[in-house]
Amino acid sequence: MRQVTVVEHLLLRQKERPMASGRFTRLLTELILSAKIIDREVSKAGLLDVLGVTGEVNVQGEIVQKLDDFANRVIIRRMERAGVLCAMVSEENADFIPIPRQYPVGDYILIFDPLDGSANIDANVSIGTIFSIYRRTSFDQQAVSVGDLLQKGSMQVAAGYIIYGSSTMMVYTAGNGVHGFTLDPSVGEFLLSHPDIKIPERGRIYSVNEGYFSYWDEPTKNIVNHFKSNDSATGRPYSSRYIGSLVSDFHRNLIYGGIFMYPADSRDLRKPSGKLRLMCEAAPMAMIAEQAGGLATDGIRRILDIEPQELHQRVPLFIGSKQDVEVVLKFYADAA
Ligand code: AHM
Ligand code: MG
Repeated sequence: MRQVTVVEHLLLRQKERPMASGRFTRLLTELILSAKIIDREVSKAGLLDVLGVTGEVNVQGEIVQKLDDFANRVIIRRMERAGVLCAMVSEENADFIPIPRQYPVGDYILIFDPLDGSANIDANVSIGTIFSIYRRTSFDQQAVSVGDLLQKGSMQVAAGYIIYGSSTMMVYTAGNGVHGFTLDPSVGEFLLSHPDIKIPERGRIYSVNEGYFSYWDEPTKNIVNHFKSNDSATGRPYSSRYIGSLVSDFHRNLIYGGIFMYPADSRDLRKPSGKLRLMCEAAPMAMIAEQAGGLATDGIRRILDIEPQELHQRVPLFIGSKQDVEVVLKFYADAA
């Protein structure tokens, strides 16, 4: 069988769009190289003095892991020179990252979480890089402003993640289905392994940090109780699986079917809207879920329709198999 790399896959798609300039391919190529560099460090993390924390606290008030910091720097340094971006937003930086004057600019915007699930790094649990790509839509002023970046998820041009797991995979969508590529370390390329991924219509898994049960609102409690209750017609009770690493939890559910939930949490004043960030985490995952035939909601609104008010806005997230997310929508609608 002929093995197709990510770039070949992209180029084949571009042939179908003769006006394509190749800039998007350039963007993805740089991102893939960044991912390979991060993968190299993640895979030898135990050998080097890269585990543990830097001692700094990031914009979210969390302790920055050394590998987070490394991954963040790799992506920023590579992508700022690519000549296709006008700005970046990283989960690790409070403000958006402009392109330094000495480099050419383009009209793409890259939003990313350099190493999601980093609390798991020291235990050798799978972690991931999440990315989201937009285009700048207004050109009435020269300099990019925050307003250019606050676009709703449905405006994404592409989204994806790299999962550093038992094998390293890249899963992405450019609005034309979801495709998965597995890194073959012997040739150093991501090869097409999961073409046109579809999430099962209904899953058998629910994923949530149930330790926070008492801090949830009534609909969320009822939803989780629903997935745990018996009903042979819909295969309930579902299995509970929670890694605590969004990319890994989402990826497993994408392949097997299921629902991932990170609801609002009344205990922690920082989490009235849950923990996950709309732009860096929820919106890209929502685009992938929808492109694979699934759904993503905050309980009421479609994630991709939410207009962000700030770069690091958080949002409750219910994402996965269509019929399972519909259960969530029904419980919230009934409670309204
Ligand atoms: P991070 O971006 O700081 O790594 O936090 C996000 C992670 C997600 O990967 C995961 O779903 C969630 O935090 C787990 O949170 P909790 O430990 O509260 O269950
Ligand atoms: Mg994260």
